[in-house]
Amino acid sequence: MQDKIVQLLYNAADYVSGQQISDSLGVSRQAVNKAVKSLREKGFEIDSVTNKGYMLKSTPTYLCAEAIQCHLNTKIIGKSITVLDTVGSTNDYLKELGAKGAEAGTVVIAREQTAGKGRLGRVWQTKKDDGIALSLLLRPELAPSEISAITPLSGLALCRAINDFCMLDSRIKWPNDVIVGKKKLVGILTEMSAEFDKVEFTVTGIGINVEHTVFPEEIAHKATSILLETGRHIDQNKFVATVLNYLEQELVMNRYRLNGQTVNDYQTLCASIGRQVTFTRGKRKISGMGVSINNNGELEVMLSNGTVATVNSGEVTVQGIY
Ligand code: BT5
Repeated sequence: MQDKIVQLLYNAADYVSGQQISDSLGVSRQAVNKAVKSLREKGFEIDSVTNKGYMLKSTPTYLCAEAIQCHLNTKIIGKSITVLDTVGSTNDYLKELGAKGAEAGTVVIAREQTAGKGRLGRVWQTKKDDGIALSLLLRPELAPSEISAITPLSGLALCRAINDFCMLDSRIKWPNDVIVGKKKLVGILTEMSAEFDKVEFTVTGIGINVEHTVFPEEIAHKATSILLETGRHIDQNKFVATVLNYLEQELVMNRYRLNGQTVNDYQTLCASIGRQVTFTRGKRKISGMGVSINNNGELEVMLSNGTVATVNSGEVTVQGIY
C-alpha cells in the first residue's frame, strides 16, 4: 500500500486528501495515516495541511522500494521490490525466493554484496553504497535452450537506460558487459532453474558501478563508474526505475526473444562488431573480425580464411577494450 500512496502523491499536482487516498485504495483513514507515518520514517518528506491533505515534497536519496516504484511504468517487472542493506549475492537470494514461488518480475536489490558472483566462478565486487547489485526473476514460458536472448536483451536495456539517464555513450561488449570507452560499467549474469524441457524461472543479476571513485587494484585498469564518467551523483531510485522500465520493454514486450529489430539495435550498440576479436575454442585461441550478431544472440566472427565462426560461449577479448 505504501508504494501506491507514494505513486498517488507523486502524480498529483496538488494536495491529496486522506479521504481521497483511502477511497482510491479501498483502505481506512487510519491505515492511510499509519502508512504516511512509516513513509516519513523511511525518509519521504510528506507535507500535511488540515483540510487539504498530503503533498509529497521529496523522496529519499538512498535506494528504497517505494521511491523506485513511483517512477515505474511496468506491468510485470518491479511489482515486488526488496532492497537489502547487505547480502551474499542477490542472485542466490532471489533463486531461493524463486524456488519458493516468487512471482515473475520480482526484483531484489542490495547496497552491498559480500559474495557477488561473475561468470565461471569469478567475483563481482560491489562496495557498500558505491555499486548497485540488482537481480530480476522471470518465468518465461520457454525451453532451457531458448533463454539465450535474456542476457543480450538485458544488455540492450541497460545501455539504453544508461545512455538516456546519464547521457553517456555506453556500448555492449558481447555478450554480457556494458562498457563506457574501454572500461566496464555493468556486468550481467543470467542463471536459471529448469526441468528437462521447461524453464521454471530465470534470475538475471546486474551489477552497476555508480559512485566509485576508486576501484580495487586488480580491476582499476578496466572498471569505471557513472560518477567517474559523468562527474555527477545520480538519483539512484529514478535510475533503477529507468533500468526496470527498459528491461520490461526489451524483455517482457519482446517475449524474451530476439527479433529483427532487437538484433539490429543490439548490433548498433555492440562494441565487438567491426573490431578484431579473439576467442577460445577448446585450448586454441582464434582471432577474427566481429561481423554480426545472429538471431540466437551469438557473435559471428569472420576468420582470415574467409569462413565465419559462430561464438556462443567462453571468453572473447576485443582489441582496444580491456
Ligand atoms: C560479470 O561476470 O560481469 C557478471 C557480473 C554480475 C554481477 C551481478 S551483481 C547482482 C547479481 N548478484 C551476483 O552475485 N552477481 C550478479 P564476468 O563477465 O565473469 O566478469 C567478472 C570480472 O569482472 C571479474 O573477474 C573482474 O575482472 C571484473 N570485475 C569484478 N567486479 C567488477 C566491477 N565492480 N566493475 C568492473 N569489473 C569488475
